[in-house]
Parts: sequence; structure tokens; C-alpha cells
Amino acid sequence: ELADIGVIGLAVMGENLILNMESKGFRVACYNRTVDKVDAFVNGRGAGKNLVGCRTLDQLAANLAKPRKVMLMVRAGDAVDVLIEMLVPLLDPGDIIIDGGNSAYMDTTRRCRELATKGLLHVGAGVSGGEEGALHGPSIMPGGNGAAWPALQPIFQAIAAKVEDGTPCCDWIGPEGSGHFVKTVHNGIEYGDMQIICEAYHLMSQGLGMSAAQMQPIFARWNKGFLDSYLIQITADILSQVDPDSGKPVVDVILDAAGQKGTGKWTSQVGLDLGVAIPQIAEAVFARSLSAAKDERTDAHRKLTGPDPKYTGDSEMLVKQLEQAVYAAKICSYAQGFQLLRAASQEFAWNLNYGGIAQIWREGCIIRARFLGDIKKAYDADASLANLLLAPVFQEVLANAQSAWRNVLKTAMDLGIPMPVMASSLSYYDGYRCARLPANLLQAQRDYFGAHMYERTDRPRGEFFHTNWTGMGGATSSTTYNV
Ligand code: NBP
Repeated sequence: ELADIGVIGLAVMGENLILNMESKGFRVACYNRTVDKVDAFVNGRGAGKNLVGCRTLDQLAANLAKPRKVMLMVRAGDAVDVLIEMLVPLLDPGDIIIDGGNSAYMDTTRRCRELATKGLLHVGAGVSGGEEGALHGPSIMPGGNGAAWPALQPIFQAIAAKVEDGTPCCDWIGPEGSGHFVKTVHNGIEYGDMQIICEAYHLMSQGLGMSAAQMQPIFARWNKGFLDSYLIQITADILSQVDPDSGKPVVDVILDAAGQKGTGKWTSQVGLDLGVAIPQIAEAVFARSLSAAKDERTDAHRKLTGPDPKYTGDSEMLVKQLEQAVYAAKICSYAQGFQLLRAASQEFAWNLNYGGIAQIWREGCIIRARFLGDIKKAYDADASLANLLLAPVFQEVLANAQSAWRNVLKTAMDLGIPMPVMASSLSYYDGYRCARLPANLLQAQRDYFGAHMYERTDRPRGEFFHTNWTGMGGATSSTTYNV
């Protein structure tokens, strides 16, 4: 009996996706470069299941029903190209290679084009939800050669997470690297969400002197309201866990030096490439970088002064305001993420469906949250929204949260507690709603030192002027291109 799909890469994601597929009635062929892992898996977690362990790629190809569907769950980068090169001679026109790893979207676009010249269909599918999601229902973001979707849809939608009404958290995203692009933006938003929560925790622990045990019920309560989300839920769970060795909360014995595997950095780089303001995502990456310089910070702590971080006002009130500030910051962060999607959709003609993407993120993935249901509704009501902040529902939330949001940030600044991402959210909000930013002066500076020219408020856009600021240089100007 031929298998419905083949999966290459038996690390944590691959194994769990295979077991998920098998549990939904699919026969899965499995392969791993280090072949011992195939035997270990098929005789271990996969024992007695409807799997075909393959010791070579030839065996894998021979065991797949046509069109063959081969899914790679390996480390992003060279490994994907190496495997594709080995697979191409073993496949027939119309067969499908799916890359389920965290590939860079430009790589996926390139591979789609290269494989299309060989008659093969390539799909780059972002998969989110970690180990648990892969096993019980991840959020899946497939994009690439659309001709592949009818063959993949039954498998992917069966294994994906489902929202309350049963809609799967997986739908076709669009052409070329769009699926991996959406996954990239997901990961950037994830960085922002995590850092926002950490800043709230910092204010409560440092400013209000609260213990993990005191903060735990607050996050648990937040998880029942508008902040209801996986990351708030796990934060409450984390705060409740005690280290058996020291008897202290586990979170208190963990070193404050963050790691990163580059997914937030990629999103920030894409924002820079496309010229879209996503400051919260970038700040979240920089916050991790600053945290990683632990020794330097410890030294600076002895040398650089600041205010007493203890808050002397009404703590209960501040915690209430903090909930609103976190929500406002989160809305701004998602607004930035969706602006990035919009820019890419325009740049690459992907025709992305923003409401559909919010729905895919609603369950299964790390950023899953009740609030994504509101984002979906906002885009369903008006798919051409210039910015999520302008959706009536969010305009109102931000108007109501505003004084709390500002007060939390003023308080944090007075106490000397850093809130890079939350502070950036308010600057984004204030910047976005500002009809006249100081960029007039900036243009003057550019024109002064580089003759870069400027447009005038009293003349049509696109007409450029130069002032001979110093009386030297005359009327010679630079050209006005923008990068
Ligand atoms: P890893 O990212 O740790 O990759 C390990 C797998 O890649 C192993 O099967 C390994 O084979 C294979 N591999 C490597 Br490394 N180089 C190879 C090569 N040149 N040729 C063939 N195979 C090669 O596994 P993972 O954490 O399961 O993640 C898989 C993908 O899913 C990655 O792209 C990751 O970014 C993405 N992802 C991970 C998570 C997560 O929570 N871990 C979540 C979402 C997405 P070997 O056994 O022979 O070394």
C-alpha cells in the first residue's frame, strides 16, 4: 500500500507532524538523513502505526502515491536545497515538495521558480505551534505553487488546529514565498508579544515588588479577559512552578540572558527592506540583545545611576491600568505586523487575505489569542483598511485605554524600569495619528548638507525644491530617489 505523504526529518517537528497525520487516517512514509533515527522512530513512538520507514530517498519515492507529496521538516537553509537536489531526479512532473521548516521567504520564491522549470510543484508552508501543536494541531501557512493545493488541502486541513466553529487554522496563503512570509511575520509578532508580557512582569516585580506567586493570579485573570491568549496562559503557568532544588520559583532562578534563533531578526530585516515601520518587533529583538549582555549590564548597574524603582502609589490601580496598556501595545504590534503583510502583498502581488490570516493564527500557533477573532472581523468588515488601528473596534479600545497606557509608561519612566516595546507602541500610535511630523525639519537638514531637495506644503507632491542654505553650492542638487 502506497503512502499518502512522505516526511523527511525526524526531529521534534517532523515526528510529531507524522503522528498527527497518522492519527487522522493518513499513511505516512518517513525518512531521516541519519537513518538510525528512522528505525528508532518506527519501532518507538511510531510502533504499530500506519507508517513506512524508509532507509533511502529512493525507497521513499517508491512508496508514495502520485502525485507524490514530500514534506521536508529539516533545518532551514542549505539542508533544504541539498534535499531538493537529491529528490528532483526521483520525482515525476506534478509531484509536490513541501518545505515545512522556517525558510526565508525569498528562498521559497527561488525554489518555487526553479522547481517549476522541472515540472515540480513547490510549497513553502510555515508551521507554528511547537512540539505540542505539531502533534495535536498546528497553525499552517502554505503558499507557493497553487496547483499543489487541491492535493494537500485534505491532509493539511485535517491535521491543523480548528477554531470553535471547526474552521481549520490552515488555508492557502498565496503564490511563491507568501506562506513563509506570513510565518515570518507571525514570528516577529511573537517576539513583540513575549517582550510586552515581560515588560508588564518587570513593572510588577521591580516596581510593585510582587513575587511570582502574587503575579500568577493576575496573569491567570488577564487570560480570562481581552488578553486571553496562549502566551499569557503559559506565563501564568510558568509563574506557578517551583524549582525543586532551591525551593524558589523557577522563573527566579533562570538567568536573564535571552537567546534567539533569528526569526525576529528576519522579520525586522524584512521591515527594513520593505520600508515598513515595525518598531515594536525590532525593539523586541534589541531587548533580547541587550539582555544577552549580562556581564556588561551587571557592571553598568554599579556605575550608572537611576531612580528608586519602588512604586509608592496605588498598586491595584496600576495593575488594572497595566492590563489596558498591555492590550493597547499588543494592538499596535499586530497593526505593524499587518502593515508588513500589506506591503509585501502589494510589492509581490500576493493578494493576501488579512482576515483569513488572522483566522489561521486564531488557534494552534504561539500567538493564538481571542483578540485575533476581532482582527478577523475588522478585516472582514473592511478588507481595504489602511491600518488595523483604524478599525472602529480598535479605535475605540485605544481611545478607552489611552490614559491608562500613558500613565503606565510615565510611571515606568519615573521608576527607571525599561519598557522598550510598550513605549515604542505609544510612539507608534502618536506618530501614526500625527498629521504633521517633524520630518519637515529633517528634509531641511538633508537638503542643507546633501542637497537632497524637499517638497513644499504649498505646491503639488512630486515637485522638488532646493534651498541654497549656506550661500555656497548654488543651485546644484542631488537626485530625489528614495530607497
Ligand atoms: P531541527 O531544525 O533541529 O532540524 C533537525 C533535522 O534536520 C534533522 O532531521 C536533521 O537530520 C535534519 N538535517 C539537517 Br540539521 N541538515 C540536514 C541535511 N543537510 N540533509 C538532510 N537533513 C538534514 O528540527 P526541528 O526543531 O524539528 O525543526 C524542523 C524545522 O521546523 C526547522 O526549519 C525549524 O525552524 C522549523 N520549526 C521548528 C519549531 C520548533 O518548535 N522546534 C517550530 C516551528 C517550526 P539528522 O538527524 O540527520 O541530523
